[in-house]
Amino acid sequence: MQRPEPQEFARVLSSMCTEPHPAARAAAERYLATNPGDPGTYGAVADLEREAVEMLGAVTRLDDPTGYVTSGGTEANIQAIRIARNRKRDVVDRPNVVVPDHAHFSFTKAADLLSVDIRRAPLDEDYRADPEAMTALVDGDTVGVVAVAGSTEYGRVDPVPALADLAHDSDALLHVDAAWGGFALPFTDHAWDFADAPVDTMTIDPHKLGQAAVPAGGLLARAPALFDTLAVDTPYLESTSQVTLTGTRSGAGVASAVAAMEALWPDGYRAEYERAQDLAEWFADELRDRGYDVVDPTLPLVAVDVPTDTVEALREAGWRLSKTGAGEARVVVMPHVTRGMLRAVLADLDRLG
Ligand code: 0PR
Repeated sequence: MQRPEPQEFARVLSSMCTEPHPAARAAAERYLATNPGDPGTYGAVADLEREAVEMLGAVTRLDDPTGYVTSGGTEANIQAIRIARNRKRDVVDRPNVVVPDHAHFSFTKAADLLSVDIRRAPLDEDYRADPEAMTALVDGDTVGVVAVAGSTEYGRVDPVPALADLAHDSDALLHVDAAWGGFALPFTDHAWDFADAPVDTMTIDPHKLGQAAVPAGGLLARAPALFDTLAVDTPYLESTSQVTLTGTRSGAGVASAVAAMEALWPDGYRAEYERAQDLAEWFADELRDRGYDVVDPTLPLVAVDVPTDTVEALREAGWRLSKTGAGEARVVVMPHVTRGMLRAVLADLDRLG
């Protein structure tokens, strides 16, 4: 039977995933049949996972990092909320987590799964978390505060140090969601990482800007003890306990994350960030010249107010475009997005708009 071809990237403008780096693709294939969830049997991939965590620590400036390679940002965010909840299990009856309104919907899943209330605070006028609005929602039952470093809709970076203070003043944990932004932010002057602020846990996904194969997300914690609250006994494995959410996990994801980071950290990621940021700014200027309202790209992500009919027409022309909650078209300048592609979408916009 003829199977459909997987998605080609030539017209994909909305995804936060991309073509894996060639070394990441090769590594994924070699490790397809390994399971880092069973380190007693699959020792080589377990060693590679330790390397992945070390490298994620280098990217986020965390010495002696603890963590693991998750199935993606969703799992990492769920586990971070679970850590925050379990840490205060004996003292808080109705735990809540305070997040800025742009926090990814994976936090809504986490809240539902973990019976934690999620409190969403309005953003400031530049689409960033507003520490005052978040402070108003914190109380004695708050177990966690979330900051986003590279928001899904507008690529914004929240004031992480202020939110860390807010969390710690109420003995809650500060979690940073850098699922998408984590591999671009080291080359910006935003304050976002473990060295800039007393961040407790962080999501940073190799399968997004890290250029690894899917599935490869990342969860890091400042102190190993934070993971202790997640440990369950594993009686019939050679290892005696497990802190991950899933059991069998992707060795391909782990191996490809290491291969991508070895190939690209730091110079390759820097060059890609500079290319993508230049391109995003050029694209934003082109759109403004045509009279469209554009949300300024602080990271390589452009949101532009284009009429719904025009977005539909562009989709029919084959472009994969998504919209923000407020209705802007959203273009994520990932490694597969070239100037040629953006020139072509501008030409289609001129024709169809
Ligand atoms: N945190 C942030 C900041 C994210 O942007 C995402 C995913 C996640 C966590 C969850 O990561 P996983 O999907 O790996 O679990 N970001 C968007 C999403 O898939 C990307 C996106 C959005 C892609 C809209 C396409 C689209 O049309 O939900």
